[in-house]
Amino acid sequence: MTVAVWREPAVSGWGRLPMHALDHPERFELDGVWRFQLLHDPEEAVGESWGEIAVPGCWTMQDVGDHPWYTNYRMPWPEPPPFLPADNPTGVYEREVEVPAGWAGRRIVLHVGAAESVLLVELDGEAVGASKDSHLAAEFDLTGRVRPGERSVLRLTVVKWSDGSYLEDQDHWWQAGITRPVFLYATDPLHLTDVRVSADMTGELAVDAFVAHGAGTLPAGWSVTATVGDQPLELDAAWWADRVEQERVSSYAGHTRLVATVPDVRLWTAETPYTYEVKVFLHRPDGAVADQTSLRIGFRRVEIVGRDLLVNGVRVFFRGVNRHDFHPVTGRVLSAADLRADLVTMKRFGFNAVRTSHYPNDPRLLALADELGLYVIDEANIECHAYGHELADDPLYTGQFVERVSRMVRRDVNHPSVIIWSLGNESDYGANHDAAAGWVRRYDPTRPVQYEGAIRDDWERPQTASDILCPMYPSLDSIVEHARSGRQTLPLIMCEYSHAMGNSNGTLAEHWAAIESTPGLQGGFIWEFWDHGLLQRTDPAAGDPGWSDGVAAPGWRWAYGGDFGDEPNDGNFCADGLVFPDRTPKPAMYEHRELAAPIRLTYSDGVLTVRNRQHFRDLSWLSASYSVTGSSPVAVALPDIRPGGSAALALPDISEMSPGEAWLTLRVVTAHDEPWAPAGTEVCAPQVRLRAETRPLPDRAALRRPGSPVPLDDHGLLVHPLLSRAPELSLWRAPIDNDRDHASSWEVLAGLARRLVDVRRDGARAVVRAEYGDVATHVQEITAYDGALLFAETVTVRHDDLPRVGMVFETVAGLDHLDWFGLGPWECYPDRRFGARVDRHAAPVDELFTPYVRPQESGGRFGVRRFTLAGAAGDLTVHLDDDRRQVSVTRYRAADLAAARHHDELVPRAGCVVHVDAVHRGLGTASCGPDTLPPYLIGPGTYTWSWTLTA
Ligand code: IPT
Repeated sequence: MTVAVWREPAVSGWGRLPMHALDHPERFELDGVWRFQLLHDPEEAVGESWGEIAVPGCWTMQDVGDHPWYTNYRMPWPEPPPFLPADNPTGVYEREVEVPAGWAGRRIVLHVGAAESVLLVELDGEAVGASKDSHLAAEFDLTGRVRPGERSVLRLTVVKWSDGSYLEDQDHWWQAGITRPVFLYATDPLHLTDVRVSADMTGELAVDAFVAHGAGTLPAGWSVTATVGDQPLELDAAWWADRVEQERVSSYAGHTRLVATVPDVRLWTAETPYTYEVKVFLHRPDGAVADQTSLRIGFRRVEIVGRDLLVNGVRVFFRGVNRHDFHPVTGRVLSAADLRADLVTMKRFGFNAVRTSHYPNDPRLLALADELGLYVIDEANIECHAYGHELADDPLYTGQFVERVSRMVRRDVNHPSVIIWSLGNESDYGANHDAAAGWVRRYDPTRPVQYEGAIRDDWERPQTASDILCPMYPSLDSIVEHARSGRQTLPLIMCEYSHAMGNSNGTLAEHWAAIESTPGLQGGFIWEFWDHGLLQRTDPAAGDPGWSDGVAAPGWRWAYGGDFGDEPNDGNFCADGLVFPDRTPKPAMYEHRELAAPIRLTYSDGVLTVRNRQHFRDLSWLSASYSVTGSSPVAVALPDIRPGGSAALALPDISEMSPGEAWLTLRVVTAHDEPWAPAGTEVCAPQVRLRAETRPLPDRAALRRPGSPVPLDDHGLLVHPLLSRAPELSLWRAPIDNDRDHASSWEVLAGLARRLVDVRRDGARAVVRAEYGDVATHVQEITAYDGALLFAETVTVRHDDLPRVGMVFETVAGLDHLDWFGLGPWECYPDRRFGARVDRHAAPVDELFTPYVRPQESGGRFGVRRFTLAGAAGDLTVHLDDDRRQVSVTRYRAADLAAARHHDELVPRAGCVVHVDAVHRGLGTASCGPDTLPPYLIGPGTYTWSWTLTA
């Protein structure tokens, strides 16, 4: 009888070995090309005709007739559980296996790293077992079935849709296939089944070794030894006292505990990721080593005291990011280099924590987090978003809930980086969560458990299933108010905040100012690391797949929901990361880097102070140089400051320097090679203003001698040889993803019809009055000087909540280089500018634009005081009257951007489109979360500002 396990929620697998934390090195790799056929459903008979496929690999990324499908939280079909679609793509993978003759007498285990969503295993036509959970390995004992030196046929059948799919309703692409490595490994029949380590900040170490024998009965006289570094561990006498026979718990299962205290122990933290090697040896009665394993461990303690989560006794801030296993070409098959590059990027941009949203990530990630230093919230593969209410309490699913959580915990328990277990995401809350939490609390009392669904409706009461108050996208006010209410009982660490979709992450600085100054708040995890754009060919004649600086190669694009004909879909909601699909950091990453900086500068009353904002280390890993606006950098010795402390730094003498604004920038780099950055890598560049601008803006030096009358056309618009379009009022921006709720009410601003009211002239001065329906009136006073034009603008707008109030003009071709004084070098906006620096910056116009996956307003720079556009056509300079204006210079009109779905649809204009905004609305994060804060909103009223144009 065949059981259709893919539609049996009460069955999470069969024939599967328990999950463990060991790596067995004696392997026979099975990765490579396998025979493959894709069936319509798991009940279809396997045919005679085979193709080929790469293992590991998503078949959905390998052109076999089934494509990726993106939905956020709705299931791809409307029917509720237990419905499964009749069209249920099922991949049959087959290959011959011939293990070395030398493996005779060994215990042989099949390891399948991950299969999405149900795995069925057969050897030589006989069923061996099955497994669910698309993101954990499954192992099957093949001893006695595979015969060393002889050929067997191994068949792995992977069913795409199952009852498990309802638990894997995460917000990312639905893929299918075998996504992590497959191999066989061999052990002695007498083998270690698991090793668990507990290593406390006191230096106390306990190693629990679990042992079994392939024959089922343990031989008498086996023993276990272990070392930490060079130091041997001893049998734990206290633990041993109540055991009957030495090292023999029963004839069936062995368990030994060894202990040591490491003197002068060096502790593991994300800042100081110090690890020790532990080796465990299992000996036969004659003392020979039957099995052994080696692992890297870290001594540290995680505990909750009051409402603080402490690492080694210190209340740390969690500067975290949510991460999916993602790759733009493979879907989610990752190399060791991919995984390292992800974490290296996080470290370089100041992140100290990662949440493995929303399933156990590739296991190699945790070893990297241990090594590089990142705190991990390890999350189980449970998200029944569409049917949370039903499944969280469904007894048929209890087993799957507990298994998904417990198997993750058993896999990852020895990693010092893992500091919190998460029961999953967005699955309402029910008894199945409490069952899983209960299992974890018994198995691993050393780490807190979190689950957002448990705290969602009640922030005050301690919860069975969550030790952390881990809300998603709360308003800043609400968390500050809670922390100050006197009713906070749990550490508050947001599991998701600051949604990075498109041009986003406004108000990060306000968030961190509040977190750092409010006891009870400890940070959170930005949503999310990746833009999940899949590389898709759009032109059959396109060259090799590729990308650079966030942009897909010509003839290719970053595909999002709907681009594969996937219906229904949730569009570009999957493009919501801090890095582009090729891992190029978006400008928001620089904002985060500066906010997370180990060093902060302040300047007041003539004293420059440096503060060490780290939790555990001094500044000796950093070196620095400073420069004052316009001067060359000078190396400076950083003072010896303990974590949390500060010291004065000698100030340069600026009295001799040229007048005008003077900013001191401390450029801080790694002093030595770090595992995540070579020596000399920029870590941060805090800035303070030493002297304000003394001359009024705009630069009136150019405005002494009156010029000839302003040339205007019949519409009262400026005629200028370097402008292809005269400066006109602009109240609209191409909607960013956060503007979704405004896009329709802003349409009236996009299509403003201008009516000239009148033009009055007075010598070199012209006053042009125009009306824009009942939305706005604009009075533009233009005064011509010798070589310069002064614009005094007065705009009265009658529209709530505007994206911008400013001027837009376009230049002729041949002005391709921008030089500016103001904030930069990267894109910044009024509510995302902490990481930008006031300086003189320069860049080719083509590099100013940010290629967000779905085109939208981008490329802006805040606080521009003046800029020059130059090139073969000449040069043109604009001065602004204030240090809070917003400027963008790109090749695209706002309407061009708004009309395009993908970056490759944009056709760059030959000239430049220049926006000079008196005010520009903040970015906020409203695509999923709070909007920008009130100071960054633009309301109705009268706006006056001035600027000059010199050419
Ligand atoms: C939240 C999800 O946990 C995450 O997976 C992602 O979908 C994110 O939002 C938005 O991109 S859930 C949301 C309903 C708050």
